[in-house]
Amino acid sequence: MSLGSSVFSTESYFHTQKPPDGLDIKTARMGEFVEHWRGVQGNKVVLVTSGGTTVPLEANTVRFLDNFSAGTRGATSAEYFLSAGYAVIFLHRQHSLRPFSRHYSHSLNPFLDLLSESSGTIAVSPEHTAKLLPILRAYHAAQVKGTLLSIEFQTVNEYLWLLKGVTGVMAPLGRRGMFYLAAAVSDFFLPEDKMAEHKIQSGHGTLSLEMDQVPKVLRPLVQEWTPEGYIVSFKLETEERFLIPKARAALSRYGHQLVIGNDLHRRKYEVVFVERTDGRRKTGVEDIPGGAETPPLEDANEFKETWLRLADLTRRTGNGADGEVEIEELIVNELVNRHDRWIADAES
Ligand code: 9Z3
Repeated sequence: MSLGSSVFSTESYFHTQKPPDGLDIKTARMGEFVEHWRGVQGNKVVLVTSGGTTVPLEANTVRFLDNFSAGTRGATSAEYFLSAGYAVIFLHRQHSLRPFSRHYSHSLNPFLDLLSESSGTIAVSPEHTAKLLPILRAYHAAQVKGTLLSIEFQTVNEYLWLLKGVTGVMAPLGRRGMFYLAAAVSDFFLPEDKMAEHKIQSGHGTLSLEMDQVPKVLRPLVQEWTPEGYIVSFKLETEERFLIPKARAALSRYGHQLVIGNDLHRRKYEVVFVERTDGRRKTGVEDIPGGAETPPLEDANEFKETWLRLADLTRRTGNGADGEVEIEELIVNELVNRHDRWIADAES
């Protein structure tokens, strides 16, 4: 496979790529949710994006490109945001992990293993009850209060349209809205006019694909769609030396408040917060076509880094097993403080 790239601006992307089926309905549901919570004095709303996006190779899709993300970060963080009192829009990849049920994912902890049977009656085995009870209570509380809205996407195109839609409906929240962009979004895609209509036939030797670059929607998101929201993006690398320079580059380029850097292999127990020393937003620098990954020439004193780490003994297995501290709890605690300061700054 050879990867070439051309650059779509966000504007040309939304001009040329069709909105997905159901976009209006999903956006309207998110809009109603936001309107409800906007009317509740002092309430904060967070958008959590979660899981990987697919890139279809055929319009009648048999094959697609995907990535590793299971949605653990997003699903886990959503639980901690709920317990911190936020109303949560959970925009997630279809079939990826979800808040609460993630503790009983079929691969790590199948729920049938929790159950015991006696004379036709099914019960949760006593040894599992202590762990299940707080999860069940938090799940029911979110249902009763209506604080969790889950909306699905699958392709990168669906994700981009939904992100644009939800950002629009969240704009009236002003500073009370937070954006926690943990989804692993593809950098490349096949535009409609280059995509095969039907299943690509084999028998012709190798397959070459030329993919276009997905536009960096963080720029309009920060600068146009939600000028006041508190915006947290994630930067994923597989080589630690790129983490901080790339995170700083993203902050300089887009001008939002915070980038959370994480290394693929250490992401479950170590992340780094990279932010401007004054905690402010700043106007992003002009986009350099194709230069989205170029490190900035900023003064290092403009930025500060804060590492969050779990101690060795509490490194988690990934399913919130008994007594495990989860790094998302530390992340969300830090974010709630920063978001509160962001809101208070406007009021003072
Ligand atoms: C992340 O970096 C997330 O923390 C992970 C979580 C995807 C690593 P899991 O779902 O993994 O818990 O298994 N998300 C953002 C990844 C991303 O696409 N970032 C872009 C980049 O690095 C910038 S928006 O260029």
